Amino acid sequence: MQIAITRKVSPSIANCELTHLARVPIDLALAEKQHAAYEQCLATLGCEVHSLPAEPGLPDSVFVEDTAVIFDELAIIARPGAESRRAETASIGAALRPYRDLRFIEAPGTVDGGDVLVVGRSVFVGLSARTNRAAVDQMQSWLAPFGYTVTGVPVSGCLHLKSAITRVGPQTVLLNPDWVPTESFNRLEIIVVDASEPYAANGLLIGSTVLYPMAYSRTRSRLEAQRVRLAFVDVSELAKAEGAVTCCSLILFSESRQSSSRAAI
Ligand code: CIR
Repeated sequence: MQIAITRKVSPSIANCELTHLARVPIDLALAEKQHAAYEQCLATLGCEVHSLPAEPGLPDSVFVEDTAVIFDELAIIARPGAESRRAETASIGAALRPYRDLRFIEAPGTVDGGDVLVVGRSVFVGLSARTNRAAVDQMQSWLAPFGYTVTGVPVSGCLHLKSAITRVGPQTVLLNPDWVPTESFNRLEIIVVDASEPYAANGLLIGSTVLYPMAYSRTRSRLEAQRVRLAFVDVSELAKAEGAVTCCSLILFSESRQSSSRAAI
């Protein structure tokens, strides 16, 4: 059983962190409607959706991806790079505790889950404004005994590693070469975003389908040409808060304490 942990949009999302975008008004009702459709899409793709209540005092708390990184063997509770987001992790730790042993990133380490891309036993960690080497070292110490390799990758021009690269197949990634070095991923099959759509590299692979924003028609054509199966969502309001599709859920397999041989998600 694949579980998706989500959290409703905070009524204070207008006060979200912004790094690369100018602040523009966010239509809360529309954001909530789009988020509900996102949750429905996850359910249609076979996920059991555990939807946590909104956190009115935590503007960015809908972006649950940043609070944890989940492996078959354990879950790592993040220490988000933005101070304003640190309180988001407590309730996520409580939600994950029934499913996984937990590890906690400690100071001086900081990591946002959006900076962590897992492909099988390879863990790529974006060295961004939010994530540092100390966190990479802590992750390596916990994951190496299970056979994972943890590698820091420079990220520039965007918020997170997964703004620039996400999985769209078992060994295939969608990538913006302006924001991450392509050569760091040369063991993988690479599909490059259309140059006119820099934000198009973020898709969420669920089973064999990629949940994908409807905004990026040119990159969509590239994916379809490579026979990537897509399910479309409109996340225009959350995009104004620098969110995309991976960031609104944490995905895990509930039976994996028993079956640790499954490829990491
Ligand atoms: C932030 O700056 O932290 C939020 N406004 C956006 C976080 C998006 N998270 C993600 O892409 N993983």
